[in-house]
Amino acid sequence: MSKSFYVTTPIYYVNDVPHIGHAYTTIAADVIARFNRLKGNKVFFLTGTDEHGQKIERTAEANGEKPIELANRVVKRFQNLSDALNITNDDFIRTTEQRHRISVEEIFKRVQESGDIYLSEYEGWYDVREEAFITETQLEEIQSLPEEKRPVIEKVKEESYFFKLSKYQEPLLKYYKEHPEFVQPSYRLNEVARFVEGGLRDLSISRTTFTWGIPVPGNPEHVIYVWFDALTNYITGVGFPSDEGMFEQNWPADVHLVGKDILRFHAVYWPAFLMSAGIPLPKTVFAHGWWTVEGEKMSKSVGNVVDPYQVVDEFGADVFRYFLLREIPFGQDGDFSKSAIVARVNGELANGLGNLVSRTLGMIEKYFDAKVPEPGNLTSEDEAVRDKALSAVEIFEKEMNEVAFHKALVSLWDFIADINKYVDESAPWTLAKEKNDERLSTVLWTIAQAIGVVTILIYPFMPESAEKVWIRLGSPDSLDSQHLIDAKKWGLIKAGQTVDKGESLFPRFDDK
Ligand code: ME8
Repeated sequence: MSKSFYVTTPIYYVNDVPHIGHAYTTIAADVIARFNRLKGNKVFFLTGTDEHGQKIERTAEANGEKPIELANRVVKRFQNLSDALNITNDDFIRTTEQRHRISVEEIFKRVQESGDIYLSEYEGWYDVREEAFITETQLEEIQSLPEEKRPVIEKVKEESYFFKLSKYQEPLLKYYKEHPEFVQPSYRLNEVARFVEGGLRDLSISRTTFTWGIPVPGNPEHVIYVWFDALTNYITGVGFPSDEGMFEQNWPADVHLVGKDILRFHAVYWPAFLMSAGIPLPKTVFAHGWWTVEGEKMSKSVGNVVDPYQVVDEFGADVFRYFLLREIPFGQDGDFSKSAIVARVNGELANGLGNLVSRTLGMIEKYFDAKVPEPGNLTSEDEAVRDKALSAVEIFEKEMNEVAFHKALVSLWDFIADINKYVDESAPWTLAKEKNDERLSTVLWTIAQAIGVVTILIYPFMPESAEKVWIRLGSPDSLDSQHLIDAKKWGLIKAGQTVDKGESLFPRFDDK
């Protein structure tokens, strides 16, 4: 059997409830997963939670609960978010599960067997919020920041197991050169390579001053460093080490989707651990940009953290999904605001798409008793719509293959504008008045085909709305069973199908 397409999100810390940043990565991964299913690929999509480490232990302590109680409480918010956002993940991994402990112990042992782990002492600084050891250069950078912007760091001195990261400096650089697609967007690869060229020091991979983690095999005084633990989730989730069949079917991952904040862990540490353990490397780590809210960094102290559940309540999951991926080129930073959502809903969803669907289905109801008419001979104008549809599918596919969601949507909306223009120029209402039935049938049939194509293409982004339109077009098969290749078949919407105009798909916000 051919290998599945395997996509992952970061596993989120359970010290806090989800916000729109978490929703963003998960939605983007879902769009990638759905698009790949649309292409006919078998897909495995993993998300989950990162539940160990000093940060979780401290948050639990401050709340007067046990770390596992905190995790059990907060994990539900992440799991329920998948439902609220229509996420089609195949599994949800928690690092406190037994299967994960076995997997982390196994990879730790393999790295140890490669001679890459030694016991020594770590003396230096630690950033608990980032769960990261601070290098000399980073320390200098931190010290040069104005006081209010400096992260809280703590001095640590303890016995620690070290991973020989320095040994992997050259192999990593060689790997980046041979596999430039490993880190995307490409400008991020340059940043990573520059960091590695700057010199890699061995990495402390165990702690002794707290206990909330997976004990080092053979030395339970130490718990394994939370990033070593967390990164391993990507292989645990596909059956490592016990289910070889599942592992072969899915690993290596096709894309680890991450925010730019954690690229270094994924593009430097993770491949080094895997090289050491003799496990193949993921194909791509894609780092996306950062959302601010109304121009400001999201933070609890500012009190501007946006709750994704609230956005879904107010706008619906589809609008939220569309907005996040249309608003900014994937990879770059962007700003979240309700006024920006409203502008996109009114301009692109209500006016562009919603209006096209409702006026077309309304005319089929009115002039043809709600049955898609039989077409007559196609004129060059009708053929031009067909040709544009085919090229719209091709451009969409190309942009999506490059994870350029924003460009894929822009080009799709250009096609929607072309269809709207064709409707206006063909003026079916005039053809109806003139009783030109043959021309009227052909025009409405053509528009119905074009809407069918659009429906298949918006499906990864707006699954609920796409499903609704598909049903309103009277299609007998479910949208789930359609493939991208079907979108290239002109004539997908059959004459005689019964349409239903229904309620407005995307109500304008000033109308609500
Ligand atoms: O880092 N804009 O978990 P985390 C865009 N447990 N994306 C954002 C964002 C924002 N403002 N804020 C968060 C961890 N994200 C580790 C990961 S993986 C083996 C372990 C997203 O809960 C983005 O994907 O801090 C970022 O990388 C992730 O949430 C960090 O989530």
